[in-house]
Amino acid sequence: MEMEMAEEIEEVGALTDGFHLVIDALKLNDIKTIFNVPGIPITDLGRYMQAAGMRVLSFRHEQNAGYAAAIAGFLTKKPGICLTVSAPGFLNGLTALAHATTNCFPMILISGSSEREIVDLQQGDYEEMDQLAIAKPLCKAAYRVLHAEDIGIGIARSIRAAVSGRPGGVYLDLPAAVIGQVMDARAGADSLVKVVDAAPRQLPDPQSVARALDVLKGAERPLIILGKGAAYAQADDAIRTFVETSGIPYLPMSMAKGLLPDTHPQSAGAARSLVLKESDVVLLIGVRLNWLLSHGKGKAWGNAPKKFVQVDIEPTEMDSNVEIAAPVVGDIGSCVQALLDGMGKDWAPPPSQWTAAIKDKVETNVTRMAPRLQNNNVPMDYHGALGALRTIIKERPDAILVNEGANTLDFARSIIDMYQPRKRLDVGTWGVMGVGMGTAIAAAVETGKPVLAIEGDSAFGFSGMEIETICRYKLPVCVVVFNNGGIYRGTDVNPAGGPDVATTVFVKDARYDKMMEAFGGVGVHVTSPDELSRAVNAAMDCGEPTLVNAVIDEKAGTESGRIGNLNPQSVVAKK
Ligand code: OXT
Ligand code: ADP
Ligand code: MG
Repeated sequence: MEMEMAEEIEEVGALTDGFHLVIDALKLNDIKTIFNVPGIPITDLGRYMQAAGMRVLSFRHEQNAGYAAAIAGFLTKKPGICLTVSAPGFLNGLTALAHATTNCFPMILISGSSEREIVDLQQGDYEEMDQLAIAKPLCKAAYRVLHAEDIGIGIARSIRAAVSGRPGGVYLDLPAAVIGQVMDARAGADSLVKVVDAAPRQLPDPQSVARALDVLKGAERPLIILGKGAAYAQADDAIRTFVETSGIPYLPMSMAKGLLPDTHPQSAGAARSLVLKESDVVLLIGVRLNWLLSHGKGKAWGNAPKKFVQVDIEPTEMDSNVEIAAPVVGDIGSCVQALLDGMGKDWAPPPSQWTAAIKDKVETNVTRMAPRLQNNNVPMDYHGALGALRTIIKERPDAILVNEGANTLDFARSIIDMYQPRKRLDVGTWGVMGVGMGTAIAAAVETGKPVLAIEGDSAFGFSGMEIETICRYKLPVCVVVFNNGGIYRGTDVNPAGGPDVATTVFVKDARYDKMMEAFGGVGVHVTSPDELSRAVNAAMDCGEPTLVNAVIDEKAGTESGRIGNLNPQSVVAKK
């Protein structure tokens, strides 16, 4: 009796603190991986997280930790967590938070911050900054916790905001004082919140489904466009069944490649220009009519009048660029299933004239490209090098392909066929350079699959230091740097002459492979597609961190890859 009493008193007197409440709240919600850079005031938080069995991956720069968290969110449908120190660390993480929001990836940036009383009076605290105010316009939601007993609610709100509706980035501000705050352990445990049904299904209105089917039935040249929202939704079977049952040709956006294999007979990926121009009804599934689709109008879309059907979870996406004849608002899994259920037995496949014209164009483009992919030229051009890597992905379809650059990105997108969903991860909506290593690390950590990162030499430079992180955690990542000695090309010259090289040019004959060797990884230098193929296959077989320095003809690229048209032109100056 006396003993029981003593235990009870001890329990009543037990204490917890902000550190442990953060950990308990995350674990309660099944979040066990953290991407961070340690420092004041969160160093011990990382240590306690690790002690509590969480996977805490430390990066060399917060931006890369943030990109890792963003793509972890895309791959898992749970918010990826990036943990940073105050002001400079927070700002370093902010680009990734904005990127996550722009791309509709669920992510939470948790940053320690300085003393509120001092920050608000602008009295010059250590790393003083009003982080909440700065984060707000760049994310979907931003919260600050001021009392330890609110940590549970703060984390619950952050999780729900990140994954419900249209996913996005959330900022959670944790002042140092709160992290250290002590409270009664029982009250602390009671303050935690397990988020129930964080991203509830959103069933479409049956009338909207009927309207959409009506519009689709009236089509003579229908087209489905699949975007990365469709990949995110993880409704792979429903999407594939819908596409195949409807018989409608489909065009995958970059990160939707592989939802159905690119070799699928209904794929119009290799007839992109034709289908955009000639289609009369376009069904958009998890894709916005933004710059990547020329805003749904203009030259790229031709003169044929179009009707759009759009499936999206975000109601305000409808009519954002052009009129949407049939909006279907809801989650993709539910919407696509409802469309499938409503199709009925009398569903007629699209006219064969249309599907035959597309098949023809696909065959022409594929046949035209094929011989270029076989070349074994030295120095390599993009086609020769990517032809070799295309075979590797064909033979290893469950590997994850990370891709950034300009020419390196654009050629790889059309040359390398994808066979499985969510295997192609790239620069996303902003075309941002620097996502490469963070993305590769998160992909390896979250999926356990081998990763092949195909990087322009400029793109790689934005996050290259993270190869130390790859070596430190012994991740099965093979980085191939397409080394053409510059941005777009290595041949530009300084128009004024003088000692400085052109703005787009790097050091000649750089050996990125040596960087990998410095950290104990495997570095290989290759100059031909055959050598490239051997080096990457060896890396993928052994799973050791590898960097292949692939020398690409410095003349082979074009300005801005496939989007040179977006560069403004001066009428008064010559380059
Ligand atoms: O139908 P048609 O006939 O038209 O043909 C199309 C398809 O049908 C066909 N196709 C095929 N044919 C045969 N077989 C197959 N399998 C097949 N598949 C397709 O091929 C064509 C083309 O198809 P695609 O690609 O689907 O269509 P298209 O017309 O290109 O699509 C349009 C777009 C807009 C959807 C597409 O182009 C796209 O997705 N583009 C994204 C572009 C992008 O995001 N680029 C990155 C940004 S560029 C620039 O800004 C860079 N910066 C500045 C910078 C950035 N970005 N970020 C930061 C933080 N700071 C600065 C920098 C610094 S790039 C860059 C570095 C570049 O240098 P690197 O060294 O890294 O790279 P290199 O250039 O290699 O040197
Ligand atoms: P892409 O870059 O491939 O063209 P976007 O990023 O432009 O694709 O579009 C993705 C769209 O998918 C966004 O409008 C987003 O609201 C939507 N989306 C994301 N997840 C879901 C989901 N589960 N259900 C419905 N729509 C979704
Ligand atoms: Mg380059």
